[in-house]
Formats: sequence, C-alpha cells, structure tokens
Amino acid sequence: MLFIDISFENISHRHRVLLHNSAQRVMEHKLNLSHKVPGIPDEAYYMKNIISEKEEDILLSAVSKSPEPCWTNLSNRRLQNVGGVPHEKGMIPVQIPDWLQTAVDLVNGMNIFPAEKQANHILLNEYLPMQGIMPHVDGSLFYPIITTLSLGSHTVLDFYSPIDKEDCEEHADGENKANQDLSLEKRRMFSFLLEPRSLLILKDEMYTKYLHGIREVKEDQITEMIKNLDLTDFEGKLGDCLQRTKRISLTIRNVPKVTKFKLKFGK
Ligand SMILES: O=C(O)CCC(=O)C(=O)O
Repeated sequence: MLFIDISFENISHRHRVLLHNSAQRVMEHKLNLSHKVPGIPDEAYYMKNIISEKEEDILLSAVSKSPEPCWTNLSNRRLQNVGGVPHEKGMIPVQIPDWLQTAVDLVNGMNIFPAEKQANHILLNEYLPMQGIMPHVDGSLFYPIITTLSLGSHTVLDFYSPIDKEDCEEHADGENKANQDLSLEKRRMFSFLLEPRSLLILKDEMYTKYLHGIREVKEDQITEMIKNLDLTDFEGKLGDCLQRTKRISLTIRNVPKVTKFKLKFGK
C-alpha cells in the first residue's frame, strides 16, 4: 500500500460522531416505496431531510476547508473526485477522508447498492447561481445506481429523452447553439426539486436511458414539470420562483473496476 502524508483533518472527532449517529439513524429508516417518485419511468426515489441542518453545516464547513488543489475547475462549476478518479482501466482507490466516509456509510447502510457493490466513490460538485451541468448519462464506469446528497442550496434537476439521430446530425452539422438549446428544450421531459439535505436515488432506465442535467440559471420556477413535489417540504404554489445560492452535491456511487493497490492520505 502506498502512503502519502497529507492531512485531511477537516472535521473534529465530535462532528464525526454526530455524522456517524446520523448514519445509524438512517439505517433504521430504510428506503421504501413511499419515497418512489410517481409518474416517471423506473425508477427514482427521493428522501427529504436525510441529515439534520447541523450535520449539513458540518459537511459544508469541511468542504469549504478543502485545499485548493483538491478542486478541478470547470467553466460551469468546480468538482472533486473523492475515492479516486474513475478510469476504464480501473480506478486507483484513494482513501476517502473520514468526514466524507460518513456520507458513504450513510448510503451503504441503506442497502441501496448490492452488498458486493458498495459505494466507494464521491463526485463532489460545487455550483454557484448561474452554474449547472450539461445533460448527460453517467455511463459504464459506474455501477448503474446514482445517489446524490444535496447541501446548501436547492436545485432543479431536469431529465431529457435520449438523443435521437436527428439531433446528432444537427450537432454534427454545427447548427448554432440557439437551435441546439431549442432541441434540448423539446427533449426535457420532467424535473425534480432537490432540496438541501435530501437524498436522490436513480436506477434502471433513469440511470441507463434518460439524461439528467442542471440548467445554468439563477432561479428555478416551480411548475407541473416537477414530479417529486409531494415528496418535498415545498409549501408554495406553482409559478413560485426559488432563488439559488451555493449548492454542494455529493454523488455517491460504486466504481466496480478498481486496482488492487490503494493510495492513502492522512496522518
Ligand atoms: O449535482 C447534481 O445533483 C448532479 C451531478 C451529476 O449529474 C454528475 O455529477 O454527474
């Protein structure tokens, strides 16, 4: 085992215990059919308030202390790969810092993943208002289940029908961006409101077939396109707008192909 001495002491022992307790609590409240989002293809589950505000604060504070080199800066957001960088030849596993391992334990305690495919990777995304992520599917580097813990701001996650041949030809012809956006908009099928402290689970066709993305806007309008409203704490009315602030998402997944040796960071 390789050992590199970089400290990730972002979180105190007391806070680790708090988060661990939360993981224990969630293990007692297993995912069930009442969390299933109705009226969409199979299948998506939404669990609100899976962690407390205090636990959210601890995680946000730890994220804010991440050393600058941990971040990869993209034009529309910044991100961290935690647990290794997924690669078709196999991910070299890197030890997950304790403060994030608690979030992985929380998901692994809920029997969302099969026993032999436990979550071992986190993609940590940071979005400011007007930032988002282009519609995509997560692909074959991951076991086909996505779990996402949201922290900070709400967002709206949009789902799109798969790209058809016509769209590909349009893009290949270099048609202008406005037209591409229009064709994307035509493919938007439905959306979910993701509240802070919620956990979203996508599997089956919702993983393999439908694309998901977050539009680059500063506010989200609540419309009938949002299919999980009854599972949220939203108490407003259709037409209301929610202003975005900074959001952190932890997408916790299983990378099946890993190398035998592991990089370990810490004391
Ligand atoms: O931030 C999110 O909720 C979505 C992230 C995502 O789609 C991804 O990282 O692939």
